[in-house]
Amino acid sequence: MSIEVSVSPGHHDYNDWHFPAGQRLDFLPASVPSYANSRRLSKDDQSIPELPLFLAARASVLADPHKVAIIDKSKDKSFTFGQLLNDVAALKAELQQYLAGYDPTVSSYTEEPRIAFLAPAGYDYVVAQWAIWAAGAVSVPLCTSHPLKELQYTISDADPSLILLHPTFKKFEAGLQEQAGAATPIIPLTPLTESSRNFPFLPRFTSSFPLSRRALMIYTSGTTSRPKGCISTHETITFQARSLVEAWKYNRNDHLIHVLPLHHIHGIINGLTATLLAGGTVEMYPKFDAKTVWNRWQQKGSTTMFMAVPTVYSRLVDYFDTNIRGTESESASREGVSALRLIVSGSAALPTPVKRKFAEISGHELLERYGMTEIGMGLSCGLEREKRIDGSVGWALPGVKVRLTEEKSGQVITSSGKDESGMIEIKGPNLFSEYFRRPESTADSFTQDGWFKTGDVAKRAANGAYFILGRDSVDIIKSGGYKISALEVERKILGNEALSPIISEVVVVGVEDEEWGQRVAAVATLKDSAASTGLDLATLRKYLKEDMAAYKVPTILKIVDSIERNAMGKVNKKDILKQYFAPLQ
Ligand code: MLC
Ligand code: AMP
Repeated sequence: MSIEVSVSPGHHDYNDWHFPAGQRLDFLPASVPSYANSRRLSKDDQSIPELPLFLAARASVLADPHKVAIIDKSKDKSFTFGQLLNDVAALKAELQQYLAGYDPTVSSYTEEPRIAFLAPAGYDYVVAQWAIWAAGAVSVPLCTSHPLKELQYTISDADPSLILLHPTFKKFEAGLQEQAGAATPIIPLTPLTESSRNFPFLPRFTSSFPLSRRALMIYTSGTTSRPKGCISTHETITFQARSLVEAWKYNRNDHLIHVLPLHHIHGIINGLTATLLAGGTVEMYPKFDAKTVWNRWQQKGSTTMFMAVPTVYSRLVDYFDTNIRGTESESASREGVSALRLIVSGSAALPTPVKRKFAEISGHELLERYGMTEIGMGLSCGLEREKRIDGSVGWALPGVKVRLTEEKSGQVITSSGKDESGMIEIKGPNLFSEYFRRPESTADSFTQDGWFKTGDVAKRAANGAYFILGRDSVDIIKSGGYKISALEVERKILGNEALSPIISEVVVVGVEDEEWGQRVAAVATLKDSAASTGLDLATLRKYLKEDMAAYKVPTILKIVDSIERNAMGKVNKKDILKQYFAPLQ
C-alpha cells in the first residue's frame, strides 16, 4: 500500500523525501495508521504546521526513521516519531472538520477554540494533544482521576468546541454531553494499535500559524474556591520545554519513565514535551507504581531519566526498604538506578529524610527544581553535583528572571550578598498569558511592572541560590504534588447533599506530612441534629469522592465543639493548626 499525496502550491512538501541511501525501507506497512484508514480522509487534508515541536519530531525521523517516540505500556507497543506525525496529521484533519472554518493562519481570533480530551496516559493522549495543537486549537487535558462532577465543572468553564473521549472513559459520555450541550460534539478517540517501527512517509508540512496562538489550558487551584484555566501559548510552552532541554541536557538518547498525571505541567512539559522535543523516548505508564519502576530500573541502562513529585520518591524508598533491601535483587536495583543520567524532584518540597534515604540507595542527589502552572519551571539546581545544594531549588533557569519582594510593601529586595527572604516574583517568556475569561484574576496576579506574583515565600542565599520557605496563603495546600484550594474543599463539604444536614461549620487546613508533603485535614462542628450519630472520616470521604478528586478529599477529620473566630468573624487557620495539629514534642 502507498499513500498518495497532493501538494498545495506554496506549501513545503516533504513527502517526496526519501530515507538516505541504504536506509530507504522496502517495507511498507500492512496498513496505514488507523485514523487515516478508518476515517477515509483524503491525504490532501492531512498536513502538519511547522510548529517547533513538530519540526523537532520531523528531524528525529530524518535522523533515524526507526526512532521510537512513545512506548505505551498499557498497550505494550512502541510508536515511532514517523508514525506519531502521521497519526497526528490524520486526527488533526478530522478535528478541523468540526472547527467550522477556523483557520489559525489567516484569522485573528480573540479566543481560539478549545478542545477538551480525556485519555489515559499513553500514545492516544499524545496523538490527541499534538493533533489539537496542529489544528491551532487550545488543548484542555482532563484529569483521569476526576469524578463526573469535577469533569463537568471543567467542561462548563472551558466551554470547548469539541470533546475527545477515549473509550476507557465511555461511562462519562452521557454526563459530559449533558453538561456540554448538544452543540458540542463528543467524538470517540479511537485507540491506535498500529505499531509500525518502519513507517516510511512523513505527512505534508505547512507554514506555521503564529506561535502567539494559545495552546494549552490547565486547570489550577488558587486562593479562590474554583479552579481557573491557566492559558499558555505555543511560544510559552516551547520556551518552557527548551529552557529545560538546555539546562538538563535532554537528548535523543534519553529514555524517560513517565508516571505522572497528564493534566499538569510537570507531566506535560517537563516529562512529555521536553523529552520529545529533544528526540528522546517516553515510556508511558497510566499510573505510578513503585514495584514497576524498580523492576524497570533493575534493567540497567534501559532508561536514563526519571521525574516525579516527592511523594513518589517516598514510596520508592519505602518499597525498596520493604521489598528489595536484603534480597537478591538489591544490587541490581542499586546499580540500575545509579546508572540513570538524571533524576528530578519537584512540585512540592522534598523532605530531607526522603532525599537522604534515596541518596543512600541510589547514589543520586535528587535534582530539585521549582515551578508552577503559570510559570513552567523557574528555578533549578544544576546538573553538576556541586550545583545541588541541600534544601535549595537552585538558580533561575535560562531566560527566566526571578526577584524577591517585601511581602507587605511589594518593594524589590536587592541582592545584598547576605541571606534575604521575600515573595518570589517571576518574569520571562515562560509566563502564562491569562486565566481563561478572568481578566481581573489575571491582572491581580501581576505587579504593575509585569512580574508574576507566585505567592511563594523564599530565601535567597549569598550565592544567589533560592530556598522555598512555603506559601504565603494557608488556603493553598500541596498534597502528593497536587495543589488544592482549602476554600474549594470547604465549599464542597458544605454544599454536599449528604453532609450539609450533618456539618455545621468546617475549616480545611494542610497538615505537614512526610509522605504527602501536606495532608488535607477538616476541622468541623456538627449540627445539633447530628450530634448523636456523629460523623466519621470514612463517611465523609465516601460522600466527597463523588464531588471531587480523591486527592482533594480530607484524610484527617477532627470533630470539635466550636471553631474560634475573631471579632471580624474570621478563623485564624494558623491557630487551628497549632491547636489541633501541633507536632508532639
Ligand atoms: C491520593 N490519596 C491521597 C492523595 N492522593 N491522600 C492524600 N493526599 C493525596 N494527594 C489517597 C487516595 O484517595 C487513596 O485513598 C489513597 O491515598 C491511595 O491512593 P493512591 O491511588 O494509591 O495514590 P496514588 O494514585 O498512588 O497517588 C500518589 C501519587 C499521585 C503521588 C502518585 O498523587 C500523583 O501522581 N501526584 C502527582 C501530582 C502532580 O503531577 N503534580 C504536579 C502539578 S504541576 P482511598 O481511600 O481511595 O484508598 C506543579 C508545578 C511543578 O506542581 O512545579 O511541577
Ligand atoms: P501548581 O500550581 O500545581 O503548579 O503548583 C505550584 C506550586 O508548587 C508552587 O507555587 C510551589 O508552592 C510548589 N512547588 C513547586 N516546586 C516546588 C519545590 N521544589 N519545592 C517547594 N514547593 C514547590
